[in-house]
Amino acid sequence: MKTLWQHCHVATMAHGKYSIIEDAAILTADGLIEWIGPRSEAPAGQGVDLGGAWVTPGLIDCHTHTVFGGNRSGEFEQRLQGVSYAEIAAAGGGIASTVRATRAATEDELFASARKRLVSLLRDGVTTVEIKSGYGLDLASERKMLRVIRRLGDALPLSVRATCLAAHALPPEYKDRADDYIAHICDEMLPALAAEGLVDAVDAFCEYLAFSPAQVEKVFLKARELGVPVKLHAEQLSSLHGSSLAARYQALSADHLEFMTEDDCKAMAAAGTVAVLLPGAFYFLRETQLPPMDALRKHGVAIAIASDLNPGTSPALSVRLMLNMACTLFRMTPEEALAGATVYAAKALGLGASHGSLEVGKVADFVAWDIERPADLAYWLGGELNKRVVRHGAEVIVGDITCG
Ligand code: DI6
Ligand code: FE
Repeated sequence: MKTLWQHCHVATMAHGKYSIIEDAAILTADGLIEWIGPRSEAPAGQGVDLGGAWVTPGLIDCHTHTVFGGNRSGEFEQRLQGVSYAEIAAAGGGIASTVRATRAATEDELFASARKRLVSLLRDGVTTVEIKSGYGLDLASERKMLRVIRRLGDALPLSVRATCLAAHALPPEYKDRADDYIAHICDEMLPALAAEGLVDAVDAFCEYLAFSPAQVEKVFLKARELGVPVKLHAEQLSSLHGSSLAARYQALSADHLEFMTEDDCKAMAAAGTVAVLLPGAFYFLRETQLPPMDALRKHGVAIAIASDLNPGTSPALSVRLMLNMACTLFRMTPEEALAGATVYAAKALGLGASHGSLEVGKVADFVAWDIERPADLAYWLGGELNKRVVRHGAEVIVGDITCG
């Protein structure tokens, strides 16, 4: 069926700009955009009146850890009393505590809690989301997480990409044996999980309190052998040049990046690796080192914005709130921020050819917002905006999808 969505203005986000079409129409057919342009030139189709809404691509949250057991609001209270994230981690809390809770949870329990969080994102206008494993840290538990991630994609009207983050932290059974754990990831975990079709990308945490660049490189080599693209948590707390390493492996993205150097920016620009900035984690950890915005812009690195939704450093349930933080904290423009959660987020997931902007031939995932202008998406602090969500050319009745 062909549908002509009309009586709207569109910010197509083509080429990373608003690229506005006023008084526009979008013709969708078989889940794709068949035509888009001024309404006066539109071809025929069954019409839907969008009531003067502003249409944008569906939001894409390209970096989340949505699946986890337990929560860490107790640690949040501790941190507010002066205990640092690193101290909590050293005392067996932090990621390790979420690993314990995630290992103890059943697949159904993980599914149910993650589903609630995903519904929040969906209500916020998200149509594509990436979710990482990385709280299992053994083959059975990583598999459990990745299966939950696949199930979430089947159960909800969202496109879900699964990233294996087995190299997130050192599991307790490998204490003081990080190289052995990396070997286990490369020899056992990645081959098995990739063969089961559970892995769309491979990620690692390159940091002094996690894995060294040399260890990450082993994981990248194995991913390359398996034909799976890579991403990297890099330069979040210190400068190890993980982002340059990611660029050398043509990573889809390097993420966090507060401590990256100008040379890292050049390497990423040359490789086409997207810089995924995570203002929620910056805010929640009360960091002060800003990502090098001027150098990123100067060298033309594509910048994406994501929630980093996770229990320790960014319990963020709204991508729009992240757009606001990208503007207030990182001094991005609302236009750059929206490009970061659409067209460049798609690129960070390897979906640049099919998702992220409203252009002929791309997937018809879009949101019709009851707003005055596109900047409103970065302006309002959270809350729920009136909207209509269209996925694969069909309207998703968001209100009917409950958290329960
Ligand atoms: N960086 C982060 O901010 C999260 N993971 C990572 O590599 C933190 C995850 C957590 O604390 O549970
Ligand atoms: Fe993360």
